[in-house]
Amino acid sequence: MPANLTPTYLKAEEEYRRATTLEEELQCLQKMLQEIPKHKGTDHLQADLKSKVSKVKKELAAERSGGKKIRGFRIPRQGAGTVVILGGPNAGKSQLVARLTNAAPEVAPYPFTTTTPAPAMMPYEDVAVQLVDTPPITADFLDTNLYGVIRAADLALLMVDLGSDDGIEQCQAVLTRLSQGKTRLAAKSYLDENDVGLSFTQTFLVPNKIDLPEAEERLNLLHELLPLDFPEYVISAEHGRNLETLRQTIYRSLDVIRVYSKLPSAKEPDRDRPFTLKRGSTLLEMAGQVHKDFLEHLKFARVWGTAVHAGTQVKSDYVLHDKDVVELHM
Ligand SMILES: Nc1nc2c(ncn2[C@@H]2O[C@H](COP(=O)(O)OP(=O)(O)OP(=O)(O)O)[C@@H](O)[C@H]2O)c(=O)[nH]1
Ligand SMILES: [Mg+2]
Repeated sequence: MPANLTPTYLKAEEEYRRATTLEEELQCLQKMLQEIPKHKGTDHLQADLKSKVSKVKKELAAERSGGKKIRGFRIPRQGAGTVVILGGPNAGKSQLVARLTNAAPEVAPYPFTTTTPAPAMMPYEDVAVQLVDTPPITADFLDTNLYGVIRAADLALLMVDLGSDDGIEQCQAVLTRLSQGKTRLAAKSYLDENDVGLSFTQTFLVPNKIDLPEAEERLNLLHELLPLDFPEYVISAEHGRNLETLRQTIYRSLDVIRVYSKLPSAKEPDRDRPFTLKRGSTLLEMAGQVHKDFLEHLKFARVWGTAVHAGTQVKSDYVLHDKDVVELHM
């Protein structure tokens, strides 16, 4: 029987996948439990949710009494979205991060240079996207901190080393390692409907080092030996080939809009600090980002944008558009 999950449920589920604290997880799980259609087809899912809720509650209690973080490693979300860079050793993960951001991670011709996941901000026009550089995944090594990082990411880049004959096998090893756990890569992000723990993160395949001799042959071999349905972007991180296309595609895949806030007393909006929201977000969601108080006290807003006449008065359920200017009124 299909579960017929509601849009509100799916939204809570999406937030659950991206939660970075136990409190957030609990909130989302409770919302999911409240929203899930109650019928035979969802019995299993309901039970699953209930056991997750009690597990998170126990972890929270332990965390509060012990003062120690149970879920060790979390990277606070920042910017328009989070993209995790994955791959085998030497694939060029850190090189790519170095090229797309202002960070200077260590790049070196030997494996296991990067030892912990590290965030850095990638500028895109007037906003920024969080990239997370990671240690390599191999047949016998996977930093367990990575599971949480991958689940929380909006997008994963799976890098392939076209500079080595081992590149394809190393890429296969990453996929195999991840397929053994509950955090996996896929063409699209989603949580499994029958198993709350099983999550898939949207992934691009990024074969790197196309500048090197034999890289082209290795790329053909990759397509032959390891056909994947991920969108593919072939690059040279070192020589800067295709990087601007990749930057743009990353941003577009996040499917966010930018909104500028304006004070009623000001003539011009604050153009330096756009708010980014998932496409389809409402005025109330934006207002909540500006300040928590707006969630309760928002009366209306005036909007300047492509979809309405300048200064049109709108209510909290108004769906915002890219580059709207919003003037909030309490
Ligand atoms: N020719 C060429 N070399 C590259 C390219 N990208 C990275 N490299 C080289 O590949 C080596 C590994 O690069 P890193 O960025 O350190 O690789 P990594 O994936 O972060 O490696 P680990 O941290 O060990 O997992 C370095 O010597 C880089 O200079 C590229 O596009 N072309
Ligand atoms: Mg590295």
